[in-house]
Amino acid sequence: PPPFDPADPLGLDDLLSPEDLAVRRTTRRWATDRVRPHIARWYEDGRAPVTELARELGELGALGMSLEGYGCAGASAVQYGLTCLELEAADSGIRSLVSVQGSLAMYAIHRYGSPGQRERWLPPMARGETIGCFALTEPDHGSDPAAMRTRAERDGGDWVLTGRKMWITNGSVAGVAVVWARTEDGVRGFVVPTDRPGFTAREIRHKWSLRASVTSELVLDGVRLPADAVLPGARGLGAALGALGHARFGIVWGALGAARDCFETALTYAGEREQFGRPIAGFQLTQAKLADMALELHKGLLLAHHLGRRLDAGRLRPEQVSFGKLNNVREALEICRTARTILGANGISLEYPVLRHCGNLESVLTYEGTSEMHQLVLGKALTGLEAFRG
Ligand code: TGC
Ligand code: FAD
Repeated sequence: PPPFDPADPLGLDDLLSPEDLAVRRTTRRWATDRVRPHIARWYEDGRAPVTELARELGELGALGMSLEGYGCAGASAVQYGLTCLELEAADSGIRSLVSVQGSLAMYAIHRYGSPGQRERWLPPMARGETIGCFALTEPDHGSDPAAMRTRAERDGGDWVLTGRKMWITNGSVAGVAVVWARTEDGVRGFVVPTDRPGFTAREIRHKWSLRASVTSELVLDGVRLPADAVLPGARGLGAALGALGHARFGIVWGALGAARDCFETALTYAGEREQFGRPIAGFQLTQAKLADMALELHKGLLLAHHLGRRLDAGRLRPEQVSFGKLNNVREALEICRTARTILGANGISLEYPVLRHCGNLESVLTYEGTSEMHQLVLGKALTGLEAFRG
């Protein structure tokens, strides 16, 4: 057998095609050149050049990359997953930008939109010239979006949208918002150009997580839209949850990028740092930590590959996505926290990526369905009993 490779102890690269490896290489190179040298400063400042990065990600083919047509790359689910992983190894905020643009806003327009909506919005979104956001969560309704209060009412041929949305990634840099609102026919999705009168977006400051990502509150104060602003194929909350399934799949991979970066940082550090006259990597307690981190990282990758193959084969169920998101984000956070201990005091410094990744993963654990929601989705699938509503 080939020699043991600490970067790939299970030989999982054997599962990748030459095209998969090329996608991974290209994304890793971009993230290394364009994100890593600046990310600590962006994080500390709480500002990243999101519009500029979006255009570069468009050139890279990373926006809506597994969608077909309209300038999208038509890549496989595994290639999309590898891209999320490489971006999140640099910072979860960059992967968030790509998730929301491609898997939420573009995916919703691609899957539920009219031909006119697709032609109008998808090409500039694939190029990163127009940024999209996806507005489901409200100040009083997060895990239970079915209780949303934002409403869309008919006025002659028009729609009029009123309500508030909270914690919306890309909100104040978006040119278009996919907004979910209650109508007399149930929840519907609307394509809202953000320059419409009555639409305002306010950036949420003072976050201690995802500081290199824009997060906003949206206010819709009687936003008037033409009849064709509604997504014709999106009827009921299931449409929003369908798009979420795709974005959650990206997180199954992405979270492992943050974990890999922390593992590699800890492994290198442990080899160089000496205490009691020897490298701390030589202590059994450090080795136990590194071994457990490697186990969970590569088991998580195996799971991500498996789910990717199922998605490519059209056989991935929402419960399986919950399985992956719950496990991989939880374990990634644990890996990053353990890496933090290996770095000692240096673990809390922005000179190293570790606590930045830990902070980011706290959001990743909560958004796209909290870990508790995914436990309850699995609980319902296993028992046949729904426990969301007591
Ligand atoms: P429930 O009655 O179970 O379902 C309503 C309808 O939806 C269908 N459905 C799904 N369809 C596709 N994929 C899924 N994962 C689906 N889950 C449910 C379901 O079949 C049903 O269809 P129909 O035709 O029978 O009506 O709905 P519920 O109200 O009981 O809620 C279930 C629950 C709690 C799991 C759901 O509400 C949920 O997932 N809550 C979490 C909310 C959430 O994830 N919000 C995310 C906001 S977006 C975001 O966080 C982006 S961050 C991005 C970034 O920066 O990277
Ligand atoms: P709550 O729903 O109030 O939950 C609070 C706690 O109660 C959680 O631990 C939860 O698991 C638990 N809980 C709730 N109900 C139950 C129950 N039935 N049983 C057991 N426990 C329960 N949303 C968007 O729509 N678009 C975005 O782009 C977006 N981006 C985000 C970016 C960031 C940085 C963050 C932090 C959030 C973002 N969100 C976005 C919002 C995110 O999806 C919500 O925060 C998430 O769905 C949880 O909602 P909540 O914060 O209101 O928590």
